[in-house]
This record gives sequence, structure tokens and C-alpha cells, in this order.
Amino acid sequence: MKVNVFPCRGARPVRILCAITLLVLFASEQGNAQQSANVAISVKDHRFQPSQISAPANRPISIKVKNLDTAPMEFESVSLRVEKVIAPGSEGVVNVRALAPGRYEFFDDFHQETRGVLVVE
Ligand SMILES: [Cu+2]
Repeated sequence: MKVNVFPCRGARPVRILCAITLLVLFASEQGNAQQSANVAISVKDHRFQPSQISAPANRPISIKVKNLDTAPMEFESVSLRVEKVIAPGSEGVVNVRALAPGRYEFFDDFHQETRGVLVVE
């Protein structure tokens, strides 16, 4: 018994062209799903600037955090499950998984009054 689950049928060149098309479509789907959204934020005088950032839902997010203060800070979020220490005058990238729409709070673990929110929509 011959079971053909392959969706491309017809003459050989047609099948090959069809297979290539499917592969390209599949690859670009994967690429879109995994491409992360980039967001940037700074910390100055122990305040996030801006204090609210937004990003698209269902895509990994890459948050670039610039520490413009003279003290180290730790970007932390319980709901995002991340924490990263960033030395004074330097920057760090915090990678976050794809998220459902919502508000995700974050703070500087070394200066708890320094707070911000990531709005995913
Ligand atoms: Cu911490």
C-alpha cells in the first residue's frame, strides 16, 4: 500500500517547485515567530525613562536597559521572571519570552522605588 501524505502532486518539476514553495513559506513563518521585538529603556536618577514601555504580544522581547546612573542597578521583574545587574554607565539586554497581552511590572532591585511597567498588547 502506498500512502502519500505529501501535498505536492503532478509532474516532477511541479512537485519540486511546490516543495520549494512550501519550504520557503514554512521557513518565513518560523522566522516571524522567533524574531524578537526590541524595546529600549534608560535609568537616570533612579527613574526609568520612560517609565512605561510597550511591546507586541506573542513575540519574544528584547529589552535594552541603559544605566545612566553612577550606581549599579538590577533590572528585575517577578512576572517576567528576569533579573539582570547593570553596571553604572553601561547597558544590558534582558530577553523575555513571548507574552500574552497584559501589564508586567519591573523595578530596580537595588532601589525598590524605581519602578516601571511593560505593556504588552
Ligand atoms: Cu534581584
